[in-house]
Amino acid sequence: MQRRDFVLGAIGTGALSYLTPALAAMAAGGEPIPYGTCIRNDPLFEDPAYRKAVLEYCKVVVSEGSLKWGDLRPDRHTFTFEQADRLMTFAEEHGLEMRGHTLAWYGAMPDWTNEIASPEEARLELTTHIRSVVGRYKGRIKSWDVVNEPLSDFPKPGDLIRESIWQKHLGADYIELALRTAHEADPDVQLVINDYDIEQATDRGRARRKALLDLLRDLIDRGVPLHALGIQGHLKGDIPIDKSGLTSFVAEVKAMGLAILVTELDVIDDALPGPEAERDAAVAACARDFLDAIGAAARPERVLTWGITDQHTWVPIWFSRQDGLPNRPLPLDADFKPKPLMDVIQEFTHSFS
Ligand code: 9MR
Repeated sequence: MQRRDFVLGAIGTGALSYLTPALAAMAAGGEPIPYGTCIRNDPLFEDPAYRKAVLEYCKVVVSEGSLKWGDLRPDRHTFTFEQADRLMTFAEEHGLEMRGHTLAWYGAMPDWTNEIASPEEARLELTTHIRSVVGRYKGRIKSWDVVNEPLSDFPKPGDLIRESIWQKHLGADYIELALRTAHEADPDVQLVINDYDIEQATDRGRARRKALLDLLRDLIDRGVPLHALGIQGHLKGDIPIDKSGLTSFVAEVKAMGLAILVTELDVIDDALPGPEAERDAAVAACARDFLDAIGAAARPERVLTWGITDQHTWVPIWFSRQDGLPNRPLPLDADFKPKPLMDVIQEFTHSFS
């Protein structure tokens, strides 16, 4: 049942309409959409409050770093799986699902990959890496962000695919190669293309939605294995969400037979007002617009935020505030107290049945 039907149904019966979303979903017999976060191992294993929050709120985890090339591949011949294994073991011990992030990306690449000098070498390195990493977690990691952020920043004809070591040597074909190789390494794994900034009501947002649809359609038409789109959702709090544009986009992706995941939600708050209550309300409203626009067209299979507490977030690396106040992009504050953003996520994840 779609979320809207459920909500209308609840209003129709009257009886359910005053229940909390969680209770209403339970009454309707449905499971909420599993929620999760990316994880930093240091606080997970050193800060009981962080660990408690993860276990209290999450059903899904993904490593913020330890499965990236930069962490896994100190040199051409070595794989260092210790940190990723540690999180995998933690997830299994606590009945959490672990997603994989990521196999082919322009970012977080170790310097030695700049020595890759030919298409043959690029093909060999990319396929060896994917076979080894997907193979190691076969049957345990069931969903992989195979290709991360393939789109150019502002896609234009002739400049659709972002520069990377893979694009440089293999052109756009690296996307197909990565997907096919991951599929061969574990035919049961969910193959995801993951990208960001497709929700904004700007020319760039529209260009990115169109380029992504074209890319997905081309892959599907050519029979390339692909199962889902990951919509990251690093929302810019001061840029409006194109709600109808996002809903139509998701409807088109769904019509291609792809599932939708929200993979990296947070709200970048550098240009939002300073006072905490006002800022937290604006952050929550932005996320609500985003989730509602997606939910109007599809039930996302998972909703993950890129961090769970304001204490551990990438946002200040690029978007620190001019007034010097700490960023507040995530569902729990720096003291692990839930913020309005957590209410929005819980309400949304419980509102499907
Ligand atoms: O949050 C991550 C940060 O700690 C890393 O330094 C950075 C480079 O590895 O990646 C950040 O995570 C990014 C994710 O992997 C892909 N989408 C954008 C995320 C935020 O920049």
